[in-house]
Amino acid sequence: MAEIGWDALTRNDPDLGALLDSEADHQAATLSMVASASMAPPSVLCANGTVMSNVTAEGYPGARYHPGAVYFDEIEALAIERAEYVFGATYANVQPHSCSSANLAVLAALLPRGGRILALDLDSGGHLTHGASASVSGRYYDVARYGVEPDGRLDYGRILGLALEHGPDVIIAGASAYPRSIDFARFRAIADRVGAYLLADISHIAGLVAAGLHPSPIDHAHVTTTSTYKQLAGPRGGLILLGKDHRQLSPDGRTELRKLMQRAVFPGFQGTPAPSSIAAKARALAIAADIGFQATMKGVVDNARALSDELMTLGYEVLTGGTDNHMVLVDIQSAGLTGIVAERALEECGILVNRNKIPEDRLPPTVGGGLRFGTNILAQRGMGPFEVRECASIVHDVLNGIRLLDATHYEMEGALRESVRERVSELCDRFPLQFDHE
Ligand code: DSN
Repeated sequence: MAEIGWDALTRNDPDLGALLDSEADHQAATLSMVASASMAPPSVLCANGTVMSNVTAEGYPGARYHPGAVYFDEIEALAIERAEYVFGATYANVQPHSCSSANLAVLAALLPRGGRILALDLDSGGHLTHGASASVSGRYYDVARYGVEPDGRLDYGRILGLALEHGPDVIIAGASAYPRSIDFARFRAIADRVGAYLLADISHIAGLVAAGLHPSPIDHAHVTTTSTYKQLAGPRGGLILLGKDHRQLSPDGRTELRKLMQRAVFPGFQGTPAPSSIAAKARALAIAADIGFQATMKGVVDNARALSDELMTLGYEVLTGGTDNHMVLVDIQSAGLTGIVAERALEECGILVNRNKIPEDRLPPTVGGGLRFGTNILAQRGMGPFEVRECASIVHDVLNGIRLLDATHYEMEGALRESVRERVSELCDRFPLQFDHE
């Protein structure tokens, strides 16, 4: 079916077909170390592009507002069952179109208008939907923020102090740029102390949680959210999960959390779900339950440690002095560069790493004083610590070889670009993106 569709696409829309082909070639030949990315296996991509896209069915399995959902009901039930199994959850909602929409739906359900959130500051590694001023979550709610300490780590005593001072309705635990383990049990103790709900957003570390390589928040948080594409190698989309507190009551004391979350997503925040995406989530979750996925996640963590060690050996300032997860954060200003210059120079050579704000960063987010590396895709390609050290060396050769002209411009010799591209291409050829069994 997929092949028939592909033929039709390339025949009837060669311009689009050529662009899609180019993107596939580009991904195969590029060394991506974007921490929020992973490569969806072909079977996930296939499930995401099927006739399920033609089904319109608001509501939930067995309780739709449209006819014709007989197979979609089964697919959604399968996705729910797999999500609950993978995360040891008692409830899963597989309909959120993203983790951003999952977070906003959860906040809308748990908070009164103008209610108060306590969450990690964006500059310290938080997320837009955790109350950043540019986000609806920061505009519609009153937000108190915690940060990280000078050593780059969370201080739970300080977070408790802020919780006692601000009396939040919801505390959010979770980050977009935090390389250390998060102690969800301590977050829950803080939330209980001030009578707040705890929302854990595990978007970045969901694969590690699923593989048992990061402590799970499921039974500590009242609600857990995650995106499905960052580390689960699934389609664009989100999940809402509940653990032992699924029968705890809503803020008005009238509704159990599981029912509250059902209503929060539909009809509270979304209309029609995306059946193809839900089918692809079901497929990705089956893969995440497999022993091979655990091995890949172990590779992710081993590779991140190797990358962090090697970057420090090469003289880079790695925040927190290492990593517990898939992510390595570097203060790139201390190497005399800016995030945007480093990102662009690396991309010019076929390496993807994104600029990031880091704590105490005075540069705007468009420039950024940090670089955020991630090892999800390196491990998916089958690379191990040996190859990761080679990646670090390639990155260093680029960053060491450019000349900064100003905060956003640099010069690079053509010979350096060509030699690095060759090394990248050789590495990508040796470790191709391949998912034979998936
Ligand atoms: N939150 C962004 C990131 O961490 O890159 C992507 O969704």
